[in-house]
Amino acid sequence: MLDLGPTPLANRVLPPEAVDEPEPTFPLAVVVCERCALVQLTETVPPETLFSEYVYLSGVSDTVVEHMRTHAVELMADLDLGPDQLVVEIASNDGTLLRPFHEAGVGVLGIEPAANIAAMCAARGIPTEVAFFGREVGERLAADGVRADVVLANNVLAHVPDPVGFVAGIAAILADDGIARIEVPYVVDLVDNVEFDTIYHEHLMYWSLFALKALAVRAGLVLTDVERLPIHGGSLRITLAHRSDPEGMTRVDALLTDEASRAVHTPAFYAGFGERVRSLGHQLRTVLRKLRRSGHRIAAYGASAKGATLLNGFGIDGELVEYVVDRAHTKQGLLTPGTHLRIHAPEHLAQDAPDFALLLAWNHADEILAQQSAFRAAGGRFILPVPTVRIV
Ligand code: JHZ
Repeated sequence: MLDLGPTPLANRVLPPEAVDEPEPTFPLAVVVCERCALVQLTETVPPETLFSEYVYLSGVSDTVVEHMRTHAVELMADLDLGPDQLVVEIASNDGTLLRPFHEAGVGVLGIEPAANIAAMCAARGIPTEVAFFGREVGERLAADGVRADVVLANNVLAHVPDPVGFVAGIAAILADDGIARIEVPYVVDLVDNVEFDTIYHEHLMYWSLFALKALAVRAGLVLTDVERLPIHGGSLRITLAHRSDPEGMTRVDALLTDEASRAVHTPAFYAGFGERVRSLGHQLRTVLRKLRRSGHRIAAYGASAKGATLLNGFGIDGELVEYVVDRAHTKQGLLTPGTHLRIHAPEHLAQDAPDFALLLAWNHADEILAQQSAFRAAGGRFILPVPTVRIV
């Protein structure tokens, strides 16, 4: 489907003093299975390398915080959750999603592999176990008596090398009448909107509903509902349970029919994607070079993982873009992987006033454009890179 060549790890931001040290790269190629149409990377970087120490924080984006709060409020109301119920979140990150449950007195348990981030969660009073969740951890927790009324797993399924074991682990801890909600980037949105930059080593698989349904069956759970969400460039929120739910099945069937009509379950749907990515790269480099040639200064906003793919994949480096700004304190003062652009706090943008900012976190465009009103009022413009290059 796409071969981006040897690429550094998207979240491996590095300190300036490490700039001359060798930077590990790994092949970044995406293939489509001719039998089951699962889209996946050819190379699996060990999860321990990627996630034992992590820099991405959910709580940095107001949109993500609100998205998670709304979901929590909805679940608490729909399922009438209280102190006798337990919500388990897998990859609980900084505790942004569990927090509203915890504050309302609902029982919570976070499971997070990055020790540095689990500590932030624990500091908020949210019990958190440092572990990579999978079949074994699920079975161990179940043997210890853990029965979850709700299991939440946002943006983690795409990251696990053994998705069947992962969902089987969920089945092990899920109460008989419990539900699991999994959010995952939707491969149809990725293809439709040329979101090639959401491809990086952390994302081993790119899920369609067709593939998710097969996964649920193999792991012993039933796919009972689905919702399309705009978050992160387009995601699916699926519900899994031990038993089916006729109401939700109507939505599942409707989306499966929609996918079938577009042949999402065949390699044909993915043909031509690589060419569209190459053409976008050409378009973006041409715009940036023209701006530089006419003397304009360009910075970037968002030291996101997808930004690393975009810069490295399109060969956009310090010649074209001077630096990046980002709100995450875990990234500030460090350098972007591969391209080694310095990461500053967002305030730097309005102070330094470059002419343009390449928006590497285009999925948060509304939030960032609103927040950067001072930069924009002073004449600063944003370059949005996908699905087509636009200047606003
Ligand atoms: P953002 C991450 O991808 C990695 P990334 C991960 N593997 C995953 O699956 C997806 O998320 C879902 C910053 N920012 O969300 C914060 C501001 O500075 O596009 C982030 O560093 N100011 C878990 O990294 C970056 O931009 C702001 O106002 O591609 C955005 O990263 C906002 C809103 C964000 O995800």
